[in-house]
Amino acid sequence: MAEITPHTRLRPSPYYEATLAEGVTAFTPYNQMLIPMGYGDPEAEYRRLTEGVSMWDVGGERQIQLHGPDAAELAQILCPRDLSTAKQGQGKYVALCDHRGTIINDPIILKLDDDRFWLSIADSDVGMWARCVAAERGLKVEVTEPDVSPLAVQGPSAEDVVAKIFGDDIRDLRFFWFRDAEVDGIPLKVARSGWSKQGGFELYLMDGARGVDLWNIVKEAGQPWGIGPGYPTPSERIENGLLSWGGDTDQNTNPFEVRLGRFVDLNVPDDVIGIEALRQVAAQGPTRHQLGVVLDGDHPQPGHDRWHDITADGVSVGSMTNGTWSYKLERNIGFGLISAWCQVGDRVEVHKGDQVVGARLTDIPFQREDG
Ligand code: THG
Repeated sequence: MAEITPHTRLRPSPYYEATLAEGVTAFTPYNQMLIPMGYGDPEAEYRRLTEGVSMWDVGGERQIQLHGPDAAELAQILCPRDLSTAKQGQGKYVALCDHRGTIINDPIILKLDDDRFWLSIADSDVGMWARCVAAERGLKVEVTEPDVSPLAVQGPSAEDVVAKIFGDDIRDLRFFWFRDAEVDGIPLKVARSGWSKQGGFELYLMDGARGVDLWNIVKEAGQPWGIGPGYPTPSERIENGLLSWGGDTDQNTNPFEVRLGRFVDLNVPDDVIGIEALRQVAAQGPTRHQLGVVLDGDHPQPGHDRWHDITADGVSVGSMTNGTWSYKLERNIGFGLISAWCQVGDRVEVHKGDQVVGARLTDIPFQREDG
């Protein structure tokens, strides 16, 4: 593949120099930043994540801050999930939708205070959206992008590493909750969250000048557990069913099609953007759904990371949105976004250019037996 040329539009994260020193071999653009996507040994990086502990520069997961007397109102208008019960220090996963009920981002919303929220965003311009909605609805709220950059510590040993840095109290932190912390004069928030199902934490660095310092503190603390650099890992996240907004969604995807219905509350107020459309989809049932795809063949095949057509008995039924070699199943697997009448167990064909690969539909998350 050709190089991606550096440009002043592509901002480095505060951890950029540290990731170069670790020997990063690949980046992907995300919110006009660069997120590392490899350090040269994908299998070792997968094993570190699933059996030990891995640290990731996810500074591209930007925070959009809503601050002011109407911040809570704006947060609820943007999010078709009931936020009225959210507590200070709690995060919630949200399918942000437009007026058609189409997902336009899937952030974690963090409630810092009654008048201050962060939307920890996926790869689309939620700042622009939030500023527009706030102005159109005449709300008293300031929408900014503060100097905050998450560093993820993920894997079964992540808790031991984070407890060594911040003290054993951090072990009491509940899933998706966060608290203020400090190490070596570096201000941050520590959350129990992260884009893997291996357990772990995210350190929301609040001083961009201290990124390399924080990286080195975590690296040093993690030595006894064999910590090493990693990244949001396609194999692990697809095996376990985590959605990549924009990768697994298109211009018409609603939450019910991609297993996010459980994060939608249909009884939120009528002025929540998209809720009317979502009530209709919920009543009628979605026309597409997301199922697992297990491809025939037991050797890694490249080129799954794009939308491939899926047919059933020659009839077009949808697409495989992302695929990868699964170390757990020892098969090539992917997500299918396909007609609702396709069911688990069905045989289908995946079209990769001129190549046609047979496949079977499964539940998500994938089970080892599915291989
Ligand atoms: N961490 C932070 N910001 C982020 C991400 C993150 N912004 C972009 C992207 N990731 C947002 N998307 C997701 C998708 C899934 C989850 C978190 C963020 C996730 N989901 C669990 C699940 O679906 O099983 C749990 C959800 C729940 O039960 O509430 O963790 O990773 N800071």
